[in-house]
Amino acid sequence: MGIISKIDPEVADALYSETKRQSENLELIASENFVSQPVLEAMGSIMTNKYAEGYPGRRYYGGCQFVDVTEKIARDRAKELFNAERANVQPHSGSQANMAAYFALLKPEEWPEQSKKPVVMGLDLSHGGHLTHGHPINFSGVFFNMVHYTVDPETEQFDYKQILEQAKQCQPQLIIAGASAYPREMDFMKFKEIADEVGAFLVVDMAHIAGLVAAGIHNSPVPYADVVTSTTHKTLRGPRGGLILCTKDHYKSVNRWVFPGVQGGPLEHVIAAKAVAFGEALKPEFKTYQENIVINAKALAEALTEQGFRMVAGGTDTHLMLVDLRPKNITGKDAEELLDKAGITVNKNTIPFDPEKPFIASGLRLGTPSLTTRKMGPAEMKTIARLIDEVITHRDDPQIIDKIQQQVKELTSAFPLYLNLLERGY
Ligand code: DSN
Repeated sequence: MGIISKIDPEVADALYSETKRQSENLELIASENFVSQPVLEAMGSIMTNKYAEGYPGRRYYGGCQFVDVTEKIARDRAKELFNAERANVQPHSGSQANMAAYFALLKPEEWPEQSKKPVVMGLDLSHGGHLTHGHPINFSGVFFNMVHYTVDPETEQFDYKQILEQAKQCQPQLIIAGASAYPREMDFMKFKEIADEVGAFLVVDMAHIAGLVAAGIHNSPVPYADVVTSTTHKTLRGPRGGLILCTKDHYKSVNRWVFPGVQGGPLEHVIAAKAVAFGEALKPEFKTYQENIVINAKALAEALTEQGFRMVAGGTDTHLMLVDLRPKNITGKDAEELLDKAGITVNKNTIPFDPEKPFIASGLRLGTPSLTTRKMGPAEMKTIARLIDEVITHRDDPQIIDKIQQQVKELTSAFPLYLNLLERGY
């Protein structure tokens, strides 16, 4: 038993139940993953106690010699992993990384001299973008004059010529590329050509695909973008947190905007865990892991198509797929709730040109990073597609849903997760 269970059973119970939930359920949320024990250990370490405002070698607090070591390792490994000129590993999250990136390039200190807000182009949230890519209720939509591009209605993929035409019309100062629900490979060279043509900065938010980029399976934005932002969880399989890569020209401004611009004290325990995760990602087996994520995603998309579901954009090149549920006559919200009852964890998602509101949605976003970490393969993906279809087909029969939940438990127990934590019982 861990110490916490003796001191605080209420919290310990929730920790145990969450470990059991992660272990017994099928985790298909595309932005989630299971970190390794060393990453978990670094995150739960005493580095959480340390204040270290500033950067290695230039801190506002004494006693930073050891957090300097881990932060430098994290920075160096991030640069090596992505072949980047410079790295800042302090952003607490992807949203804060994006905020610092926008400010570093668009320089809010100069805005009072301008008559208008800067124009920024980003992918519409309902077409796979992100809140920080200009949604009106997010800081990005408040501070900038946002213009959204969408996917093509026929192909449900980017039409780069159309995006260029739009950019020529609205003359953005910055274009943000990247997505949280786009299943096909993005062409960062084309985004760079568009940005150059209109004289805009290019920021790429590669949060979802960072692991694929690190492994060389997805083309890298690093040679093209002024600034690349990312999270360190998701496909990259590190701790929950953010990361910025940039050219040396923008490094000073990026650093200034992360701290003191947007954040105070960095989370040095999380930075130590980022260092460990980047070390894992530099190993050859990480490439195999990323290849398997894509193999599994393709297998799951194919098996779901065989079961009568429609894949947005016709399938996937990445770790995720967007499933149009309309052929099954069920909304994303209802499907998410039903699947949860059977132990299959997914999130509802709008599909491009969705007739439903985002809280209802016509689709599901499914991803394979977590199940691939558990070492499941294409055979399991086929089984999972069948189970998903059975849950939806038998939506009104709780007994069948219970039986499917039993099958889910049998499947997950064959691919154990965090056994030592469960045995310890918190
Ligand atoms: N909320 C994340 C996702 O699920 O994709 C993006 O930040």
